[in-house]
Amino acid sequence: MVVAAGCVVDVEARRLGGVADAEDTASAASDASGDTIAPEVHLPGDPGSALGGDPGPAALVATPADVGLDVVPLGQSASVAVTLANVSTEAVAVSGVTVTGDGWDVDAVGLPAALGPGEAAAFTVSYRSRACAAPDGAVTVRYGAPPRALTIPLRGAGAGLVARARVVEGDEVIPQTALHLVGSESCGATAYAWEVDQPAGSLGTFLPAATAPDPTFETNVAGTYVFRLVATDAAGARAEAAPLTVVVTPDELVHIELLWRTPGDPDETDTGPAAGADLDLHLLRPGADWFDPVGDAYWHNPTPDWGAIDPLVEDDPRLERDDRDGAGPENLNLNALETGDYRVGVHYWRDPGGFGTSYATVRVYVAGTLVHECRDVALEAHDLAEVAVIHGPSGAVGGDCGESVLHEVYAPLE
Ligand SMILES: [Ca+2]
Ligand SMILES: [Ca+2]
Ligand SMILES: [Ca+2]
Ligand SMILES: [Ca+2]
Repeated sequence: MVVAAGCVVDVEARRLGGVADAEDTASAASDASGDTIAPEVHLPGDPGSALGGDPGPAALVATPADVGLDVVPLGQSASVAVTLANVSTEAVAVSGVTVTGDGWDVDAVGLPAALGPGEAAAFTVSYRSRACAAPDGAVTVRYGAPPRALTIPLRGAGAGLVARARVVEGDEVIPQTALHLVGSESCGATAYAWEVDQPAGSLGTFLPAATAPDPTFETNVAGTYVFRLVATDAAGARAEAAPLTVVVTPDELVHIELLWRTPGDPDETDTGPAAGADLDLHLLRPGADWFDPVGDAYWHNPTPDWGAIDPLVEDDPRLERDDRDGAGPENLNLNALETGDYRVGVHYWRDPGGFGTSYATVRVYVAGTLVHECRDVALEAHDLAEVAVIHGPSGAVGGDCGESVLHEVYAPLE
C-alpha cells in the first residue's frame, strides 16, 4: 500500500494497559538475549517460518502492511499511522517497536503493552527528508512469547526536483579566485543553467559552460557577484536555487583595476592573438616617466624592485593580471607607499583587429575600499591617458580621468 505524504490512516486505537516504549524495548528484544525471534508475518493464518518449531498463525496484523511515501520535499516531514490488530483469540504482549533507515522514525509511545483478542491500536511512522532519494527502512514489532517479529517494510520517498547551489570558496574572496560552484547536489535535475550578475564591466564566464552542473568562475574584478541556478528535470519542470552572493575584496594596500569595452569588437570575450583591443595598465613610481625600465610597472615590467632591495619586504608592485585580447581586466597591486605621487595610466597599445575606439574604466582600491573610479575614458590606438594619482604614504587618491591624453605613444620595444 502506498500512502501519500502527510496522509494518515485513521484507526481506532485503544489503550489496554501499560505503554510499550520503542527505545527501551529495542535492546531488550535483541537477538543477543538468546531469544528466538520468528520471522516476518503479515497475514492471519500465515504459518511463517517453521524453523525451530511452528510458531502458529500470526497474532498481530499491520495495516498498512508496508509504507511507501510519495515526494517529501527536503527538510519536510511526512507521517503515516500504522494499525496493529490482534487477530488471535488470546491477549498478545507487545515487547518492542523499532525502526531502521536514515530519516525514518517511529512513535510508539501510545501503543499499549498488550492487545486483547480483536483489539487494535496505532503507532506513527514518520520520515524527515534529508536527501534526494530516501533510503528504505523497516519497522519491526516484537510481540508474544516466544518472541515473534512483524516487519513492516518502509519504501523511501524522493525529494522531487530541488535546485541547490553552493560555492566552495565561501561568500568573501579576493580577486582572481577560481570559484567552484556546485549545482550537482540538486535533486532530480537533468539540466542546469547558471547565470551571474557581476560588477560593471566584468565579462567573466562559466567554465566549461553555464550548463555544467559544477562550473568554475574566476572573479577577476572586485565587487559583488550574484550567482543563480535554475535546475530542470526530465519532465521540463524548473526550480531555482537560492541566489549565491560572493563579495570580492582586494587584500592589498593598493589594488588598481583596468577594464575596457570596445564596441567595434563583435565578441569581447574571445581569445587569441588578434581577438581584441589590447589596453595596458601602468603604474609610475614617484618621479618616474612612462615606460621607465624600473619606475613603470606594466606588462613588460610586471614585478620591478621598488623600495628596499630585500625581496622579503613587500614593497614591490605586481601586475597580477594581464589581458591582451579585449575587455580586461588587468590589475596592479602594491603593498607599501613611499612619499610622493604615484601616477596611474592606461595605454591603448595595440589594435590588431582594427576594432577602433575603446572605453577604459579604472578603479583604485585602497585597503579594500573603492576610492577612485574613472569610467569610459575614450582611447584610440596608441593613446595614453593618466587616470589617477595616488599620494604616498597616505594613500589618498586624486587626479582626473584622462582629461589630458597623449597620442601616438609607442612602447620602446616597438
Ligand atoms: Ca574579440
Ligand atoms: Ca593588455
Ligand atoms: Ca623591493
Ligand atoms: Ca580578454
